[in-house]
Amino acid sequence: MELVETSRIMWTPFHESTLAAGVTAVTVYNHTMLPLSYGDPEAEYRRLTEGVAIWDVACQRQVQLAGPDAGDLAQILCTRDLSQARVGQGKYTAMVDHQGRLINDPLVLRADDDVWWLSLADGDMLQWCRAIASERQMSVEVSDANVAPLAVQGPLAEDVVAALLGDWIREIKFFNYHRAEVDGIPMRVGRAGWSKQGGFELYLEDATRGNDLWDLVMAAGEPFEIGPGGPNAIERVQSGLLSYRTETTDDTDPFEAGLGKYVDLEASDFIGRDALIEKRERGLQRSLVGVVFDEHPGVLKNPWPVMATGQVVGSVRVVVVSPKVGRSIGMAMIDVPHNVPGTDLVTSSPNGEWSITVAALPFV
Ligand code: THG
Repeated sequence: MELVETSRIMWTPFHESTLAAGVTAVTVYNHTMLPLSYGDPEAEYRRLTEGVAIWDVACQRQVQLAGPDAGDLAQILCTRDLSQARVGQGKYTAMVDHQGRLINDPLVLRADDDVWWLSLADGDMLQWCRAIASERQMSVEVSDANVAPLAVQGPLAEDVVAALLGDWIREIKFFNYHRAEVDGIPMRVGRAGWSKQGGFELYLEDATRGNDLWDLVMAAGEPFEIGPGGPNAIERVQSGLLSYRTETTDDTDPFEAGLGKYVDLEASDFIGRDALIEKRERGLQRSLVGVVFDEHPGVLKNPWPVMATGQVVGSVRVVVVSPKVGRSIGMAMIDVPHNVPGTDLVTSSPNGEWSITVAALPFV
């Protein structure tokens, strides 16, 4: 089977570099290619957890809000209190609709006084942001900023980015982004990334220079044995990082998804706040939890139903073989009261039935 390439699927500014590096597996995220693997999953996991990896995550598109009302629009779109955000400061936030349903979980960045970037998870948020801005007659332009994140992840990432941009980057705080330039390539450099191994993101601001930036990072990383990789399912499940639309459906709320600490109900008003206050009062009906398998169940493509005494009480959303836990582990959305760590349940895949035990997230 072949994924037919058309203009509906965008290549990234790093596309030629990822092809030259031998990319073997991609998915599509925000209508954009997301390279996942270069054919050696063990080496890619080891690089991320013990060395340093370079990831083309330009699929994390930046929706830009620019103009006098940009800050107000960002605030009504996001569940976090953004009133104290300084220029260069990012925050992980939920976005919910009027009914309190989770519709994205971006990193929101105040890029300039009146410019905000929503670094989006997979979805279609440009139209949502434009619709809200127009309906509220706000003075703000909503566009795709055409900014392309390149991630450098792993315990040696700081050394690589310091070799590329200078030792000053060692002082950068988590989720803070600064302007930088190398060889005339404009970017923001921030300490962030979709792993818990530490690292940086280079937000490329000139899409014509993607392959140049890739080559410069590879050259800076050569002494540290940098190699290509992508968002790593094993690492992120061990770390309990949410993958929106993998673990969530179109009626998941942020509390169920484990994002309650990124919902500031007492902050200024945002879309869905009243609905979330009601949900909080009603209490959790289900939640995202870890699950540990007794045996290796094989590859999960679509969710597997979870049963307790013959009744469906949820679904397993992702499964990986975990080197740290020494078992197959996963994440599952499970109804109350079966979501308590230690609860034994059964899940059924196309290959059979599997015993699982509920575990707290993160695993590691
Ligand atoms: N970087 C950028 N954009 C992104 C992602 C990213 N957009 C899509 C996706 N990832 C958004 N989702 C997440 C999920 C988790 C985190 C970041 C983005 C994350 N979480 C930390 C944690 O859960 O421990 C810290 C969150 C906190 O406590 O503030 O980093 O990766 N540019």
